[in-house]
Amino acid sequence: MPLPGVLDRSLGEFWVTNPWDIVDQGHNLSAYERKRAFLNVQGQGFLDISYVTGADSDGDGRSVVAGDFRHDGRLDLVVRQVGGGPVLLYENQFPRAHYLTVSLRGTASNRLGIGARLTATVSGRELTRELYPHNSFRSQMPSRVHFGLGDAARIDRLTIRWPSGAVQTFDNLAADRHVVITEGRTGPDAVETVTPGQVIPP
Ligand SMILES: [Ca+2]
Repeated sequence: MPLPGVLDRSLGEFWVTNPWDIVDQGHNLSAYERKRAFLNVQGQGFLDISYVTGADSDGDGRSVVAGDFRHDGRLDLVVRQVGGGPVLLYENQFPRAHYLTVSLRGTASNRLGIGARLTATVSGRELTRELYPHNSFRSQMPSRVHFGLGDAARIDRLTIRWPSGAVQTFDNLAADRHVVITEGRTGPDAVETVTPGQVIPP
């Protein structure tokens, strides 16, 4: 492949014939900009926690995925980089709090319930999440919905609006677990608890 004319190194231009050589040759597509992580401090805006969390890497990050990789109720982050840079795993070590993780099994809707909207009523507040796992550049989140519940050990009501238009509600759900809910199923077995580490068929 021919060289692209005259490079202007004052602008940070460079050329490699193999993109996997970008890092080895000391180049960086984003001019070593540091990543940023922001903590949502309820009612007080966002706090820049990039440095204290170690998230302020200057690698060429391209995609980030949030998932609970240790099944401890705290969402961790995986950052993928361009040019052969290392995959970065940031383990969430914030103090533990209550949570509920939900997987969906559509029947009239698509199998994973993609596009469902879930609303949890917790201590008078409503938390709404949409199951939209492909909402990220060159990456995909786990097909699960995560609710961080703080001090609340129960969800007073969980409402699921399926892509088919069906609506289901569940009252008084215990927190700190991963459950699977099947569209249209009612009764005591409607909410199936998943054992940590258990493989859930897609
Ligand atoms: Ca975790």
